[in-house]
Amino acid sequence: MGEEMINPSRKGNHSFLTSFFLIFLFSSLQFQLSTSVKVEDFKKCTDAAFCNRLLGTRDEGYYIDPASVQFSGPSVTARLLNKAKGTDVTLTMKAYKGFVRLLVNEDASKKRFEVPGVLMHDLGSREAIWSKKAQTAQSLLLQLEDAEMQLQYSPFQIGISIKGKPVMSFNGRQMFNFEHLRQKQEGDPEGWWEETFKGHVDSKPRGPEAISFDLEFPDTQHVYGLPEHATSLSLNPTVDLADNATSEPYRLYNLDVFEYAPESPFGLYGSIPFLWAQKLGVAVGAFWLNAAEMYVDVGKTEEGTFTNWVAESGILDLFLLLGPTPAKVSEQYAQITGATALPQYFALGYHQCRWNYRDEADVRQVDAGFDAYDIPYDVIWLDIEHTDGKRYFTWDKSLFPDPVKLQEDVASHGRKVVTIIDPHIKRDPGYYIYQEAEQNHYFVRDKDGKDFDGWCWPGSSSYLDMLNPEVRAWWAQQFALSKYKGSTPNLYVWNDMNEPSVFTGPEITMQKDNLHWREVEHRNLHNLYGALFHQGTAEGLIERGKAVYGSDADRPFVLSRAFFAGTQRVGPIWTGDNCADWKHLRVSLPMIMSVGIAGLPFNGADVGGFFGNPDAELQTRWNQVATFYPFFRGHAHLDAKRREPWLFGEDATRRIRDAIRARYVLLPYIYTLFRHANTTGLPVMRPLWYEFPEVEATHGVDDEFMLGPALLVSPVLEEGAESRAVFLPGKGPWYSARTGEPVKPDAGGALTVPVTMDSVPSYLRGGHIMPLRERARRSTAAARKDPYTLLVALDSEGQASGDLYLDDGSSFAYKRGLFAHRLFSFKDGMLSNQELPGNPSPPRYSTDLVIERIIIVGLGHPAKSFSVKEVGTGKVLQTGAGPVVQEAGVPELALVIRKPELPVTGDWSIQLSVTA
Ligand code: NBV
Repeated sequence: MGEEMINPSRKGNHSFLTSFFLIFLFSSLQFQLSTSVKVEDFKKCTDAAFCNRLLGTRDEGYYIDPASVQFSGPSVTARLLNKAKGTDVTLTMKAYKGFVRLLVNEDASKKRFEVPGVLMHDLGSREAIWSKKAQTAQSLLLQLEDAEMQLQYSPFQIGISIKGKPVMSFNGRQMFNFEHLRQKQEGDPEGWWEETFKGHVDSKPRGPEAISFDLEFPDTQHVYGLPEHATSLSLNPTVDLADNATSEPYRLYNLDVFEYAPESPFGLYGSIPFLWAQKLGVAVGAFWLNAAEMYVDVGKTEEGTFTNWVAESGILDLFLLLGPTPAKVSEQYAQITGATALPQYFALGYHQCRWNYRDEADVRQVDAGFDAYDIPYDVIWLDIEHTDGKRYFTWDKSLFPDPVKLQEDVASHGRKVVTIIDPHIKRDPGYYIYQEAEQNHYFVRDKDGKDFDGWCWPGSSSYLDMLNPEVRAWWAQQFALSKYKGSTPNLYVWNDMNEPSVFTGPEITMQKDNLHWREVEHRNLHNLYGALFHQGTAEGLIERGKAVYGSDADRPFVLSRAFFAGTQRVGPIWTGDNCADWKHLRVSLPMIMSVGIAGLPFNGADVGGFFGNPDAELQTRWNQVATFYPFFRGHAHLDAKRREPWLFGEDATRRIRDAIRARYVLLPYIYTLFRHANTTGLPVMRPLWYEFPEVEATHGVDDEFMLGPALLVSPVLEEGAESRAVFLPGKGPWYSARTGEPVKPDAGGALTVPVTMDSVPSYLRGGHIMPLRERARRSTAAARKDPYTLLVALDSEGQASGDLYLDDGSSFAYKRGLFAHRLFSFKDGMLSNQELPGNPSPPRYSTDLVIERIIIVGLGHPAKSFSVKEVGTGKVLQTGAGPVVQEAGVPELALVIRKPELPVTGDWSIQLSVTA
């Protein structure tokens, strides 16, 4: 018989004073809520009946019927029973190369919601076969590559070990619960068939249908992921050793949180139920494909970390990723949910946004301002006020009388325009979008079957039912140039408020008992809704591109605020409405990295902070950090002061210019990192531990980061800072990115560097080569024909390697193989350029572009003279006698090979001889 143990503190068994004290102590230590967010508008676990029922609740009554265990291909199935509860469900354990999938569901007649469209279509091709190692009356032992999985029948429990060492256990704490669907009965507990929050009644016609479980990670002190939360990267515990709540659990529920607190486990705009566990030598992950509201508790003991998950509905579809390296975890996650869509090159440049650029003259002025102040930028953004009464796809004709001309003018400078398109559709029979959608029954319905009517920017609004593929296809058509009047191929899109935000709804979102396609309740897909809207929009731009440019089309660019697992295949997200303060600048780093390691690297935070007014110092520092954000956009609230880069005084203008220019210098490297994200799921901005998992001291660091494998950034995040404590892990060598000089930390990797307002402490990692473009230009388009620089930072053996990905930067032709991916390697004084092994050589994309400079740091001695010869032909490319003439910013120890004019897509090797 199952024995239920109720988690005392969340369920109120503790004395009022103790829980008050605990909650007060921990929330004040860990999660200092700012006063601006209206916490009371949002639910806590105790306000959600299912969380109250299942989080922290144990049940030892679940067991496997040994006679039911069956093998078939990659799957093992068994009946999972709980006599006391009357539960009889099926457990399936599927083996794939590198990961395991646990499925628990009732029979199909119950029609529990299964999240569509997230898993990769070719998942089946990764199936593997279990080998059975042992089977007894109590358990089953299976093997998959290096991993062993033990299924214990009673109590039900699963343990996984890799190379003999335990890495994960499922239901080790007996927190698995599966609320099977049932008939309503007299005397059913409160909260089963209806619940109320702040006057909003949720009718819950299907009754209780939640699922919970625990996952433990032995010997592991750090878990990450579960975005989106404004918290440290390494997730702080939310329960103590005795399972008492010490703070709210991490909540995954897409919400429009006004002025979110910079340290809080509350749910924000997007959700990815993916958790990463890192210990010395092993990285593993867990992904629950479930789009309903979810809470996760994290607890830490000396033995490791335990987690307890609960979702309101759906099924258990849990992927356990076996790593064991960080890159393997990323790759496995990408195999399950897809890799990042390759962005257009321009999308990686600087974006200038504000709510709102008032009118055409304003846009033109800002555009010209960038040229006048010699600051590169690529995209100017138009927020909601550009529309006619928040009817998206329309223009306020008094402010934007000729949007086509405006876009053409912006385009003539090689730049783009983005307009906002939100999901709330004004209920105006004269508005063509509303009219068509209403006639076709394309809106989400309320529980009584009427088109849902909620309040948002345009007033009374309805919301498209994006679960229905027909609605998505219709939505996509709205982006055709013939439909979206005033748009041009130079216009891209921004989807905001797609959590969805409903001003009049519970927690500023949609009622859970609203109805979608095929009578699916909104509660099942809430966290997926925004991602489907984003997907429909991106499909629209792809179709538009095909119509304009032919089958190779134009890669879409759509920024979204809401997101879910799989969003990486669609486009970037940003971290929503942050504030112009130092805490939000600081927390932007763990937020961006946590979304990034959860498979969605193309993301960034509003530079300067959305709400409020940054002073020159904060604005400067923010730009200096954002140089390295995967997505770099300045943005500001309607009431904030103007914030274009030249409005903070001469010094700040110069520094912001430097920061934005540095971004453009780095673009070839950043684009190459995105290609890796596109093929193997690697994040772009990476936690230190991602590159140095073997250095335990990195595991808790989130105020420094790596941009790819080659560059470590230790940005200034404090007001008035005069120095910065820097941590340089591993053996190095490390070099100052500014001067190229070797940097020597203490034995533990620590060093303190003095900083001025010009400093952005960043370090080159020995052993790596970065491709750069150093010429200052107005935009990426203007730099398209520019030559490259290779920055070679040698390791202690005098070696280095790096790569450069090239294609047309905008179309899908790369999918037909029209790209080049060059590998540069330096060894024994020889630098060579070849196509990445495994790719066709010569590559199918080639250019006339050349390498115009090679900068080598780490030679260890000043070069008196040197010569560069082409290997094979013996042609002398360059000789230098006497000390190399130095340029500003290049240290004496760096050797600069000028104008070798070597083709970037051609194979060559050059031999360098140096006389010290
Ligand atoms: O569309 C206006 C804003 C937008 O600028 C911001 O970036 C979004 O996150 N939007 C939210 C709605 C208003 C928020 C106060």
